[in-house]
Amino acid sequence: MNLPGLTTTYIGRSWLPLESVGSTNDYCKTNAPKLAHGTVVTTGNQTAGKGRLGRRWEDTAEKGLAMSVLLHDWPVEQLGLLPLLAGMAVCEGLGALCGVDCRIKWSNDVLVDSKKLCGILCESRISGDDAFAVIGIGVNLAHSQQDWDRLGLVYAASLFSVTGKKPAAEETASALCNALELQLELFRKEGFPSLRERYKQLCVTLNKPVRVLWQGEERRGVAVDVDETGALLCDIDGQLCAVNAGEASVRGIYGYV
Ligand code: BT5
Repeated sequence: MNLPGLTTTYIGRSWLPLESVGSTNDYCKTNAPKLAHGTVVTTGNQTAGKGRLGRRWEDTAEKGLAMSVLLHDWPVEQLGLLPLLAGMAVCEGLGALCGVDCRIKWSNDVLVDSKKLCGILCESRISGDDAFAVIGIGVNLAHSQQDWDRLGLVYAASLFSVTGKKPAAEETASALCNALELQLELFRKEGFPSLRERYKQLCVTLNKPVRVLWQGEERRGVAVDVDETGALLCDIDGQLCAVNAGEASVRGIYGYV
């Protein structure tokens, strides 16, 4: 089966649409050795969607798109950049699909008007021949305010609530594959420095007061830059600190005051 409107050479050329699955990321990881490079697994019924740090990604049957992209060749030393590249690709892809103006909360939440439209979870396994990366993307397509009330998600948005349009899951997956392949190929040719400025333009975290975990401690500071490795540079009490992983709560977003 083919995704409609696909312009890629490898991402999504092998497409597995599943009726229902616990987690598209877990499916990809379990079956990785059997799946081709660039395979895309999608479902509209993800029953145990995962976020980062053990959190849940909530899905409502047929109202969201859960998709995972398998990469067999992603360099280990560049795993940290994958969520940032994926976030940019989602902004470009959804913009091309329905004109929505997305932003990124470092490192990989995709927002519209400070509400979360999409979450990204990148995972990898590096052991011997079994080396791969999986980019998991959850996009809210058709949820209404009642859905968010029922799920208890105050700071969530869907493409429908933002644009009034309900793009089909296949079209959305295709737009994301096209944008992702362009992004990854640009990165391979030019590296992160040339993409970094674009990331910084999209990143709502910069120049804002933030709360971060740094060296195991919660600290408050101001996010001032994103470096060449994708780390968030924060001014904490006059010292420049690189936050590599975890979270940055941004004042003014998701109710952080
Ligand atoms: C993420 O985690 O945002 C990553 C989500 C990745 C989901 C995709 S779907 C395909 C693939 N397969 C998987 O199993 N996962 C990936 P994190 O930054 O930890 O954010 C999780 C938090 O976002 C939750 O604790 C909620 O507050 C919020 N949240 C959960 N579901 C949401 C939704 N549908 N829309 C907006 N926010 C949501």
